[in-house]
Amino acid sequence: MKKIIILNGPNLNLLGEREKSQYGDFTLKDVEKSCKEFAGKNNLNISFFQSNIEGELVEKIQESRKDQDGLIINAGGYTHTSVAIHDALKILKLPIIELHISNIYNREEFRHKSLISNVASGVICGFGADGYIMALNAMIKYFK
Ligand code: CA2
Repeated sequence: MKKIIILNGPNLNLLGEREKSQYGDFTLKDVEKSCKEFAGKNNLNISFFQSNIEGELVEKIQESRKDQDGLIINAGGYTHTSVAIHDALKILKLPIIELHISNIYNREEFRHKSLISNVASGVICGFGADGYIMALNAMIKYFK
């Protein structure tokens, strides 16, 4: 059974509470539930982690070297700023999918630059919560 970790960065714990027009009205718990349902039906072992702290995300990325087969990351605002997350991802020899709920390219210019895209196998953005399931599907295809 393939193991996939889904990482979520700062402020994503507030999904469903505010900025619903931008991010939708689902919560991160809803996303986790639908990912776990999908995983159950598709023979995947997934873990789900959110942190507002850059170093905690870096540590999870480092740990995933040992026992994960794939990594999906919505790094939130750190996408656009974090050299530390970029460096940690670059070390991995796993498929990495960068994910965003919103289309970062039709938003403010500072969101157009990602420090993650050039160390990711692929990028999914703009499809709301469905993006998480799309990313899991992409991982399954990647493993075949
Ligand atoms: O679209 C995405 O998934 C983002 O990664 C979300 C980040 C944003 O900084 C990226 O540019 C794009 C922000 C997540 C903040 O989520 C909130 C949710 C509810 C209320 C406030 C913030």
